[in-house]
Amino acid sequence: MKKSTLSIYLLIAFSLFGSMLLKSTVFAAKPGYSINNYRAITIPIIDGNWTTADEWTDAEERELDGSLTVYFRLKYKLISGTSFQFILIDFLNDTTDDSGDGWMICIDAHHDGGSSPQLDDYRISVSGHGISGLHVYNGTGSGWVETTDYNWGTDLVIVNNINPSPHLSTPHWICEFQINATWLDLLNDYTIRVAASDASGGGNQVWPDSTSSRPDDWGQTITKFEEIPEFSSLLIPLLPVSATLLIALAYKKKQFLRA
Ligand SMILES: [Ca+2]
Ligand SMILES: [Ca+2]
Ligand SMILES: [Ca+2]
Repeated sequence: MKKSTLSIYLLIAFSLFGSMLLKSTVFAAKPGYSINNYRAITIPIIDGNWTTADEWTDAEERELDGSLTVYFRLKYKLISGTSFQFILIDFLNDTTDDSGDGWMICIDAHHDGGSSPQLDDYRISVSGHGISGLHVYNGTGSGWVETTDYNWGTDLVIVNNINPSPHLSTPHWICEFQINATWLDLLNDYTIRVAASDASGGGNQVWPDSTSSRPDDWGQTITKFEEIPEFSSLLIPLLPVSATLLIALAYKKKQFLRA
C-alpha cells in the first residue's frame, strides 16, 4: 500500500472515531433551547415577589412558548456546602386566582434524555396556588410515579403570589422555587422544562414547546462557574446584602406555597 493511500485510510479512520466521540458527548435536548445557569450574586428570598430591584438581575431569562407572556430565570448558589437551584417564573398575563392554574418544572437531572421519564427525572407540579396542589413525581423508565421522598423547606420550597415585577407594574402571578441539588442528584448542564398555565385562558405556556413525558425535548441548561459577567463588579458591595438575605431565607423556609 502506498504511503499516500495509507494516510487517506488513517484520516478516514480518525474522522470516524472523532465523529463517534462527538456523538457520545452531545447530550439530548431540544435544539435551539438553552440557558446559562450562573452562580448567583444575590440569594433570592423565596416569596413570590421580585423582592429587591436586583434580586434576579444576575440570572439569564427566557420566554416560554405560547400565546401569553411568561418569563423564567434560573441561577444557583452554594450555601453552607449545599448547592441550591433557584427558579423564577414571571407570568405577566395571569392576574386571576383560579384553582386550575398551574406551574410545572421537569428536570432531567443526569441530562441523558430519553423518550420517557427515567429514574433520574423529576416533575414538580403545582395546581391552584396552595400547598395542597403540590405533587412531585419521579420517573420510572416508562412514566411517572408520585413521590413524597423529600423534605419541604430543605429539599424544596415554592412560594407564589400576585405582585408587580420589573416586566409589568400591574400585579400578576410570580412563582419562585428553591431546589436542593443534592435531593435530585443534579448534575451540571441538566435539562429542564418549565410550564405555566392560566385556567382563565391562553392554554399551556412551555419552555421548550414539549411534553412532560419526553425528556429528549427539554431545554439545555449550561452551568457557569461564575457570576453573570455584567454584574461581577457589583459582587463586593452586595456581599452584606447577601448575608442578610441568607438569614431571611432560613426564616422563609417554613412558609407554605402561598405567601
Ligand atoms: Ca423574591
Ligand atoms: Ca389564573
Ligand atoms: Ca434522565
